[in-house]
Amino acid sequence: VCQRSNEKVNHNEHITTLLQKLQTQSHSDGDRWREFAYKKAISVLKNLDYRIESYKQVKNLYGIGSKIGEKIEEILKTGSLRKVSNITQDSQAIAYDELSKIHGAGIETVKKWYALGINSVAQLEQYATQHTDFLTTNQKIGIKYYKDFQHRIPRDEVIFIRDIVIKASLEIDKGIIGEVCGSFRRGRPDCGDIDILFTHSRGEILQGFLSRLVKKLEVAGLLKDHLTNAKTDSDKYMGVCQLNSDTLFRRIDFVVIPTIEWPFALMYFTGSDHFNRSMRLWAHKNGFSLSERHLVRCLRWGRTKDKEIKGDPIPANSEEEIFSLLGLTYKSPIERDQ
Ligand code: DCP
Ligand code: MG
Ligand code: MN
Repeated sequence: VCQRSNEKVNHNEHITTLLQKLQTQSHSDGDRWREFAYKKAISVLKNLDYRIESYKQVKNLYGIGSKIGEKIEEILKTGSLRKVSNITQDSQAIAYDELSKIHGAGIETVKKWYALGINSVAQLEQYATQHTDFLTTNQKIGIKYYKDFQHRIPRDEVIFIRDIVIKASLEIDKGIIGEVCGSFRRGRPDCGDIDILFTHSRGEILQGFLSRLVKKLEVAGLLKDHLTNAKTDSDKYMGVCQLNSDTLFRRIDFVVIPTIEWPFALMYFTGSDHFNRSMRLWAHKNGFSLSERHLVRCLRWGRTKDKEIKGDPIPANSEEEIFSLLGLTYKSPIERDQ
């Protein structure tokens, strides 16, 4: 894991190969400006020490504009670029585009569906009625709310939903602390979903807290559907909510956190995922292992977990302390939005 090498590895070949073709195209078109833009973007991507898996990671990379960003998004979603293959009307790209927008459908799943001759959400639904257990719960929900889930949630609406959820949680236990994390805590004007973390202000969280909360919010009419089994006493819940009949159906996640893990969970679930990745990398380089649960000294790294030797978890009372333990200056949530 720790090996150093002078050889540069291109972790983003899946993107650069296609952009390279566009650069070549711009060159032969005599479009110097565009050629330079592609060249710069390719160089940025080649120099990254990680693989770009989502468009969110690209958005704020210095040297990549929104036009190229859109192309990268397309590559990530469909595995190809319509412009490159010169297949603007290609049915495969259209099918991939529609199918990959289903919540819970990754690219591998979409490929599998397409190979079965499924080209649209309507055809997928048709196929699923004839083949039992063809779709996961996640995918069924994704199809049911397909249109609504394409829209991000305005911040104001998140605040209304948050207030209802927090009020209900306090009615179960006055000592509960609830915090909306994710893109909301990073100050985004709109959010893909609502991520709420819970812990207890004085130690132990109540047994069965989450299932009681879910039941309560279901009765109150906020929760409309479940992705996780609402009855099992898990520490994670995923569901669908709706503020009122004038608003859309929204994805909502709850996570219950033990008090000692709170700052670590807060930091992890605030993200961004890109920020988390760079923090873990920094921790690793400095002899630590950082997770959503804790920070530990890593005394020996190994290829597999069982070969590693780790110290005891290092406690932290706040996110500020975690930064400080890692020798970093504190970054507020809005500064982590990249
Ligand atoms: N997270 C992560 N790695 C993942 C998934 C999630 O580090 N693969 C962390 C960082 C995210 C947080 O969990 O910020 C919440 O996950 P979301 O998928 O809800 O992402 P965001 O809330 O950041 O964005 P969105 O507005 O799309 O919900
Ligand atoms: Mg989110
Ligand atoms: Mn989420």
